[in-house]
Amino acid sequence: MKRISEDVRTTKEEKFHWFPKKISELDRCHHLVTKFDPDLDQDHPGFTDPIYRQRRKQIADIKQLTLYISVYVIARREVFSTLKSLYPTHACSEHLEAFKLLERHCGYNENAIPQLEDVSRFLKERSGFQLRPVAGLLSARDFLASLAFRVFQCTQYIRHASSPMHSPEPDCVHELLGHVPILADKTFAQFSQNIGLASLGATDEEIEKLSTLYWFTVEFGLCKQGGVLKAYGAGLLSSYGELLHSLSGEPELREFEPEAAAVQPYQDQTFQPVYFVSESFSDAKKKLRAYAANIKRPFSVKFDPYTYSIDVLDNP
Ligand code: HBI
Ligand code: FE
Repeated sequence: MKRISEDVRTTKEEKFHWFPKKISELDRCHHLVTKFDPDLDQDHPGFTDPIYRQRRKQIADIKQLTLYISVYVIARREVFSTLKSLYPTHACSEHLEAFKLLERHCGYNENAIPQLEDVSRFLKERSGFQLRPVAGLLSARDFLASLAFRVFQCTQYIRHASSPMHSPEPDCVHELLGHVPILADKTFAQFSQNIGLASLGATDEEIEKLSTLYWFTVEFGLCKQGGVLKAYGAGLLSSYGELLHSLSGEPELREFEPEAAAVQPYQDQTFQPVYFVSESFSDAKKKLRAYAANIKRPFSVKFDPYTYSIDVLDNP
């Protein structure tokens, strides 16, 4: 008898990483990665600009998207109109449709930066996703955990005006033009949440794989629509150069398979040499579900949409 109970206890006490079970516990998912911090990274376009760095600190403190002084708006105007001109031919239909609504209802235009609250309210109505302000690049574990609650941790600062077409880290141009429109799609929202749910309590190794999977789908994914290749990844839809490159016929294209995408080496400094193409979001969702079912955890998780909490069930 004793041996059996000890066995049970060993199973129950099996170590896994802490993860949030209630949406309020996302307050603990705040670990920033300093890789592209303008205070620390000498190659950051804002490194030699003390006013930019000061402004970034203020934005981190107030936790709101505010009106930017003119120089930032100019940077945004250039990137906004350039990217927008490519969308009709390069963006997937879900992105295009939501983008029109964002222009109509959320103040998306080349002269302003919309308020986080307004955009978050829009998303919540469309797909149940909401935005939460964050001061920079989060650890993959914290970032993915928030997706499990349909929360997208959204940066508020904008790239340095000296480099309007490129930012080494996510900024509000990337979030608002790249991520937000596609997060308004219900199937894509479910796909994103499922990556998040798969990450809860996962090993560091699994987090690395899910993070790479996220990279080749949510950030750099392509899909086929009416026989034509289109982009749905936010990293593509917020980068003029890479958006053109990805659909130029030059890079290698592979059919999306989660097992392969999860271990494919990727580039965060230059364009990707390879992209994964999904048949549709439903197809990608189906494949991800099969992939996630194979991740070994001593428990399973279920999101309760009424209480915004995670039910943890011990696996038999
Ligand atoms: N943090 N703020 C923020 N925004 C992201 O898009 C982001 C992140 N941390 C990690 C991350 N994305 C991905 O590269 C994956 O590691 C999940
Ligand atoms: Fe991103």
